[in-house]
Amino acid sequence: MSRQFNRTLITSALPYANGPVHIGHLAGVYVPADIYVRYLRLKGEEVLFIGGSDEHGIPITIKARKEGVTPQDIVDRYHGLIKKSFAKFGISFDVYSRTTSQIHRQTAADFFRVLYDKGQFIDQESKQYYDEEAGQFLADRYIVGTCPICGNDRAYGDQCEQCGTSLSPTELINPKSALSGSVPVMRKTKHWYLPLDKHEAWLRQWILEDHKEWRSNVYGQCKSWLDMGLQPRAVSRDLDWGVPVPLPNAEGKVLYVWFDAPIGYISNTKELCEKQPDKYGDWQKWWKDEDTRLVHFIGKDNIVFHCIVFPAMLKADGSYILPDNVPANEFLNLEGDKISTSRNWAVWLHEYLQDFPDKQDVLRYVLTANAPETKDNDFTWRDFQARNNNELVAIYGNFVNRTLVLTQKYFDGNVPEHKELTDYDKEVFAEIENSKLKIENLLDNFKFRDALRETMNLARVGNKYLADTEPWKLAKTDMARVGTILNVSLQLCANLAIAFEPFLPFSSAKLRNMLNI
Ligand code: B3M
Ligand code: ZN
Repeated sequence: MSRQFNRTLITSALPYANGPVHIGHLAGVYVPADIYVRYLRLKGEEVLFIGGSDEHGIPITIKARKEGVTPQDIVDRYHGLIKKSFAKFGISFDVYSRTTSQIHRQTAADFFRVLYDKGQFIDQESKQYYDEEAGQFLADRYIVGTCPICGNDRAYGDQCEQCGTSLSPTELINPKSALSGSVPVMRKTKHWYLPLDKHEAWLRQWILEDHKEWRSNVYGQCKSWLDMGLQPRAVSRDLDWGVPVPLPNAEGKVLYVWFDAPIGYISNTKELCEKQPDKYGDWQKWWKDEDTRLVHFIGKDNIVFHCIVFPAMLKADGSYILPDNVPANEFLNLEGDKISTSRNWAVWLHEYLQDFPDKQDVLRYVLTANAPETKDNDFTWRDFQARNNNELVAIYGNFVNRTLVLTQKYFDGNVPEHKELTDYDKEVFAEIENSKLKIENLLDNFKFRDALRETMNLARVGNKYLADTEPWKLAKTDMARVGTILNVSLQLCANLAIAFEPFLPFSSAKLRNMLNI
């Protein structure tokens, strides 16, 4: 289904502010989102690019406990670091905010309240592990015990990391509280649930019938969730870190992090629009107008939340648009091994920037050329080096360099006029036109790898053109022809500066500068 929209709202997953970001984040979400946004901006479309940090959730409280600091200390540290890393890599957010902001707390609480008032939740009592010594309910991660499958005695209440099995806390043998070490007891607690089962029918129609164009990994995951049958999902937790549940008698309860985090997209839009209403207009036009196209860029582990849970929340409210597409990527591995924060197996962006302070485009290039769009992919330093030397430098760099050097040498850096065009010259212009169509079509379909390859092919055309026409030889006999060749080459350079801009924004800025355009 494709229809015309007036503007595009692009969101990228809000990374947890419990650690720095690495190349997997960049490859999976932020580089593709940024390419897409820059492409739409180049076409003069109205677009907004929303980012921000996800500052709630258990991993943050766990990290704070470990370090003996507050969760706020943790998120302050990493929000700053993450924001800076993204800026350095040219990820061109219109806003990068955070879910501990006042406007987010208010927006998330109001969102909950509207759904509550409309009767969109059910409440349910259940029994959960409680730590009597620490005086609090225990999140699944805060319970450790023996794995019933493999016998690992350090399994968590949600997962055994030794055998990879997903667990629930009651399956653990000899459960203990990670807070106090005491044996937890079962205690009654009440929570609010979003009854996803009641949303199943329209979700089936909307995804499985109306959005067959979604990427097959996304469509397939949604289909298998829907085929298993949806269950009510708790949207609150017994915790002291998060957005308080905005109801009387709900002390000690906060919104579940996956309830508040996607609302962060809305809060951050609001924050931006309220700061610069003249530039961005009213936030509601971005979220409540059917002429706005909403696109979520995420990693594959976030698919169910963006394709099923968040749309159900938006629908339960009733006044919001739904995502038109959710181009989720698979995972990037590093040198054949899964990227892991806990094992410190990653290329951290802030460290890359220390080693290669002006090579952001090289990483953007490699991560796009090798993007995990259809399957998990591997990043290797060998490939990084090869792509830099054999493609960026040997093809694109070489063509631009030769063109500019020859123009300097023969025409004092001025663009020579072209005389009569040969068939070959015309072919080059036709190739530019042709590439433009192909690249646009690929970008429209979120095929960033192929789009980049097509763009590099255009640089190859330039290289071959210079090698075939050999203007340095003609310079002795036919300066008019040399002028024409360089005119064609310079036009191709200018077009490359545009075509590469979404992928390699720093290089394009440099090239535009050199060409004085
Ligand atoms: N913070 C999970 C993640 O970083 C989560 C995404 C929230 S998007 C609203 O993968
Ligand atoms: Zn196990």
